[in-house]
Amino acid sequence: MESINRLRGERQAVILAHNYQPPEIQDLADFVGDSLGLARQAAETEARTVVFCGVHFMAETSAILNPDKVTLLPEPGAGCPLADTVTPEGIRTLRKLHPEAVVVTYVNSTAAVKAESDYCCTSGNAVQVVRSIEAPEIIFTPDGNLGRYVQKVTGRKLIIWEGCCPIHDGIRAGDVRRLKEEHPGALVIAHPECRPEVLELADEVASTSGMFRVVEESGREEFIILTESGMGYPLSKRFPGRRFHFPSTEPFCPDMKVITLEKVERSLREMEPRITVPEETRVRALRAVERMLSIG
Ligand code: CIZ
Repeated sequence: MESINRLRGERQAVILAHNYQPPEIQDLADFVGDSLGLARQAAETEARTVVFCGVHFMAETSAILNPDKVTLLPEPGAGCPLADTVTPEGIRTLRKLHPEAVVVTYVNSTAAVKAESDYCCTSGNAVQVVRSIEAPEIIFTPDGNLGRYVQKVTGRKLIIWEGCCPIHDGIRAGDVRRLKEEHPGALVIAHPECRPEVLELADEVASTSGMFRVVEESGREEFIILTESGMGYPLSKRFPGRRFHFPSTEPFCPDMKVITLEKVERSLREMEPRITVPEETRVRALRAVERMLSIG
């Protein structure tokens, strides 16, 4: 830890940790949050180096927003099965089938896929992004469950790419019903990457950042949280007196747990592995992100 702090200073580094990261990584970080929020926070600092403790697409998002900083991902093998479900070729093929369509891509995607898209969105603003679009057709990628949720809330018929996050998609309605029986006073907050029948059982649907807001504003003491179980740590840290229950299957993303203190130390020492995005791709991907940010 001491050597990480020394290197953090020497490299003028900011350390970012996603909400699903292990506790020791969150405790070390300068900022903890969701992927886009973290990339934007880094952009507001004078840091020259960003250490992104998360998965590959998140470090790419940071590189898109921070072209003048070195972006390090301490474990380059940290991937995302959801982001891997869609390719730039896949988007181009769909565009040929629907030439009038606008493409909205969830932030959980590679930089190359964002570059093929008209708008980026997060799980927190996907509904507003879709509502703001007037085009006759909208292609929504890559999360099918999020797409169906947005479709239901907005009433807009979407052309949905059928990818999913295996962790959220693996949360079962039966398990949630049992949890509700065990904790009848708990407020149920679900991530919109969960299946429709799971979202039906929730009181609130929210992104990871949105979950903090819901807990804060609810005034309740007990919650059933339907997302990756790493979220229990930042919630309990921020709201020490409240109780958070997760499905008994303990939804666990192995990619989110491969970053260790040793790997953070090594990446700062060696200034590797670096995540770079080719400039042409970066500029096009940034355009999709900025279009999203321009929506109220
Ligand atoms: O984009 C993120 O950070 C993810 C994976 C989810 C969320 O809701 O924050």
